[in-house]
Amino acid sequence: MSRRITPASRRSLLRGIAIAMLAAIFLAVPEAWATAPICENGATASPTMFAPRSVPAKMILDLSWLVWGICFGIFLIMEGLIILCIFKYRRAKDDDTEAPQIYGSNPIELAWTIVPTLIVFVLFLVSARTIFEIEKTSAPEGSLEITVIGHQWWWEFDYPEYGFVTANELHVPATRDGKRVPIYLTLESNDVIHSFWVPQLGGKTDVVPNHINHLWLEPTMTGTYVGQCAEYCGTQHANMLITVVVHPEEEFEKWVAHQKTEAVDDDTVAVGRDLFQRTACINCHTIRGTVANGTFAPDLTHLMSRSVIGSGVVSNTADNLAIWVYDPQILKPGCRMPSMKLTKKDVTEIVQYLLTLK
Ligand code: HEC
Ligand SMILES: [Cu+2]
Repeated sequence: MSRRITPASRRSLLRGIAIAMLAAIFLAVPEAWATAPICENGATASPTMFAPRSVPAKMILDLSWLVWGICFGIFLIMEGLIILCIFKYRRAKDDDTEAPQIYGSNPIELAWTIVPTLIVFVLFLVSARTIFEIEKTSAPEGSLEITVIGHQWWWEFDYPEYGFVTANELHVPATRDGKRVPIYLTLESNDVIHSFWVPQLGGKTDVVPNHINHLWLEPTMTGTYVGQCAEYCGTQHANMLITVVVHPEEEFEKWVAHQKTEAVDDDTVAVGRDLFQRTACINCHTIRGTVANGTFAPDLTHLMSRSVIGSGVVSNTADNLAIWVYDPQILKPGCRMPSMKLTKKDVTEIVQYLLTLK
């Protein structure tokens, strides 16, 4: 016995599909609305634009909701009309008459020309306003200016106001003299196009060689926020992570005071220090207060004040440093630091020295 598709069964199938589609939409929406889990200090476990902790990031999210809301409204109306037509104007059983064919209705055509034009115009205006507010071509009053330089595959952070350079972890204050402080970043690249993106703090902004872009952040809450290079820039692009630590004012001042000092000079690790200074390390790396003054690679003056190495590829521990100094290609294949072909003993000595660079 074969199962035949009757008009009745087809109708119930269609109805089923329509109900399933609507159910999917209504289930998916609250899911998307739910914000990511939030730690005590305002940071989320993963980079998300849905939990903004900075003035421009909040503006971007507000605009996104507005655009999304308008689009969802249009979707509901259109989908509703389609579903209504499917059910209400179905061909009746045994009815072979052709439906009336109507051409050209001025009111209808005017409506579907003018209404979308107005919607597009509104979207244009609100987007333009937000872009205008977010893009600042000069540093806002009282801002802290930092230069961000993208390298294959790590980030350099220069603090011209304080005269030191650090890498991969951007530290900023939440307030200055008790007032919120705009952070004004100048973005430059040393090689190819990168993109600086910390979703909780601000919009994605390209970092372009021979060109300067600016990015304004204004953190509203202390915490540690994560981000990532957002423009493919070569083999280790995926390991070009960004950490931004927004400190309470006093904590930031302590951090600055510490970063300003020259490297610790500890005679108990003189063997490692001398090895470092006799090896090509110094051509690429700077350690302030020593002969090492290379600018090609991360400044190591306060290496141990950072929690990660290799732009987040591994945490900054003695074991990882030993592997890194022995052969960085093991941890970050393709990275721009070659293995110096040191013996295990020399590696140990150098790592002992690096560990003192608090
Ligand atoms: C040819 C240049 C060059 C030389 C020589 C060199 N490095 Fe590096 N080094 C780099 C680069 C580039 C990075 C960043 C790699 C990355 O994250 O992609 C780096 C990263 C590091 C890091 C991790 C820093 C951080 O904050 O991520 C340490 C530690 C380090 N090098 C130690 C050494 C030591 C010790 C020597 C000598 C034995 C040495 N380097 C020699 C280029 C060099
Ligand atoms: Cu990249």
